[in-house]
Amino acid sequence: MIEKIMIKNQRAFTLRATTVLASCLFLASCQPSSPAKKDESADKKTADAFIADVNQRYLDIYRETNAAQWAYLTYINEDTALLASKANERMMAFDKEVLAEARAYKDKPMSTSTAKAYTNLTLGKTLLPPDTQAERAELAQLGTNMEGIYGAGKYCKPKNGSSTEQDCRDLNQLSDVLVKSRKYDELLDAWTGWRTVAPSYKKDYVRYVEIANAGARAYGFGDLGASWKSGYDMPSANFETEVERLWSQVEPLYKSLHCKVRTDLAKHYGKDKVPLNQGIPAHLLGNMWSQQWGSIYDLVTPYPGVGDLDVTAALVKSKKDAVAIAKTAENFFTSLGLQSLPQSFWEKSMLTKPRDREVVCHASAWTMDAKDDVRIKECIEPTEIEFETVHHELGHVYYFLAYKDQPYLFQNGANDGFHEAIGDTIVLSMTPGYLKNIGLINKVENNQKAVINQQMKLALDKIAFLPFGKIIDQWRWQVFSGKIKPEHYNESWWQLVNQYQGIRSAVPRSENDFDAGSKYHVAANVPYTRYFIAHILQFQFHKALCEAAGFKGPLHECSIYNSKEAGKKLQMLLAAGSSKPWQDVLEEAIGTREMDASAILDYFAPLKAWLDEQNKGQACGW
Ligand code: X8Z
Ligand code: ZN
Repeated sequence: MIEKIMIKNQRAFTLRATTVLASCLFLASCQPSSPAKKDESADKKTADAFIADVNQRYLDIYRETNAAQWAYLTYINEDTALLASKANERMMAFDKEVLAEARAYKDKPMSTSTAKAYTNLTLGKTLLPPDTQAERAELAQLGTNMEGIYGAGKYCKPKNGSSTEQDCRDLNQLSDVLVKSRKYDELLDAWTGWRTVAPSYKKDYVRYVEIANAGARAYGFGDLGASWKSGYDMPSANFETEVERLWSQVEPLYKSLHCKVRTDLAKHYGKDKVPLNQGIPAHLLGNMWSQQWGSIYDLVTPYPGVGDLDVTAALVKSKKDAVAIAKTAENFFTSLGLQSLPQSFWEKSMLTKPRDREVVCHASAWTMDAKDDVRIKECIEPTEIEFETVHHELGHVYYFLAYKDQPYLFQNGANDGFHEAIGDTIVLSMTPGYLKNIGLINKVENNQKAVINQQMKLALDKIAFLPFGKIIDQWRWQVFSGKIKPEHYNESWWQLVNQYQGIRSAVPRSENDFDAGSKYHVAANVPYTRYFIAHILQFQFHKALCEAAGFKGPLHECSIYNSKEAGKKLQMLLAAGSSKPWQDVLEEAIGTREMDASAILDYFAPLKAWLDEQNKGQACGW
């Protein structure tokens, strides 16, 4: 399981680290059992040579783990589960071997570059190998099992009038109801239906946390969350403060959006269903986890009929299939001067949901061999959501390709938020002007009302996401630290949802439910704060790339399509991988060392003014 993280679009994400040298990895409590022996070997080899050796040794096992994992997630069955689980177990054993050797070098002289690689090797890991083989095997099996159940999960009900036949729906079908239906009870049925799947692995998750924590403690971390937080080139406590700072910058905008959306939903569903002084019922926001609300744009359109941009309708009308949709996304990247995708990408990616087998549809991007064998796995449909997701995934792929000649330990995002932000940055350039340019729509309306409509549509995804992006790991950090106990998993989850998102469940929930576990990244142990950071960073990137493209004017009108200058800047940022602290990479690319929300706030300034006007006289909040 340890490498599962790097497998999904983030080969990088397992081996992250910070510039703070790996001190916490080697606390007194976890001194290696035979330091003398290790020191001896260290004396024979310099730290530089050790890191060079590790870079080579990872390549083989990395390819093997990916092969097993790819086979499993694109064809879930008991055989592929066994192979994936065994491969993950081997990867953990390998990690343990390398990390044990690494201890001998912690105080040895190193070049700056070796020190960064050492940091990447030892800090910010998504999973750390527990000491015993039995624990590693169990951890690998639990992880494989949970992800498989999630991928194949279905909500079944007796077929109309039948006592024997069942009507079963998977996550995509249930999500489709949340996107399209405007009937309160139908929505609630789909919402609660998906949540019948996760309770079956709650026990597994509890045990997973226990063993994963044992792994983290073997390397001097207090718990697994401490390991996750150590991967940001700053002390963990400072990283937590950074997240709080960014959240406090954007919180007022979120609250303004929340207020208006709640008012409009109350108009549609009635104040009895959507009371104006409480959180919004979670199943009414167009998304299974209420994380992005773009699908309910029709219910909250500021100026109906103005500048309508129905990208889904345009995609359906254009008759683009999955390959054509992916090619449209590739075309954006090549317009910037980036390379075409290798032929093998088209041969080996999974671009549609197979009809004959179970797969994990949750989209991901892969570099199978840390070279040219790059792929994505996505169940593409002609919808705006999937169209944007292909761009998101290709952002990962172009990152992989840009840093493929870096040593293995530098083949990662500058931090994990960078990796998640690249494709999204491109999506910000998919302005009405761009969509017209590529022939997807045929007219662009340019007036203040159209601007507000556009901004509302984007804010429903980008601003609504922010508290969600924050709370998943706030919940997990406390689960890992033991502050949240299994008997309070659900209660504490809903407490966070209510506090930050201003959202509540319309039906009672209990500890028999496992609602945090209904989210892919919890079942699959993928850290989530990366997406919160990415939502801030992508606006900083957009601004800098627009400047590079010579664009003058409001940022929501900027598209970097066809700009080779923007492409050059982007390529430079990507090619650095994780060879330097992210602050250095950011500074070289966009001239600042800080993640900062002023770019996203500036971008949405017109909408914020409009929202505040609309909300006048309303009692906002919950
Ligand atoms: O998981 C993803 C990507 C793959 S890295 C599809 N995203 C998050 C999610 O779906 O919850 C992208 C946005 C947030
Ligand atoms: Zn991603």
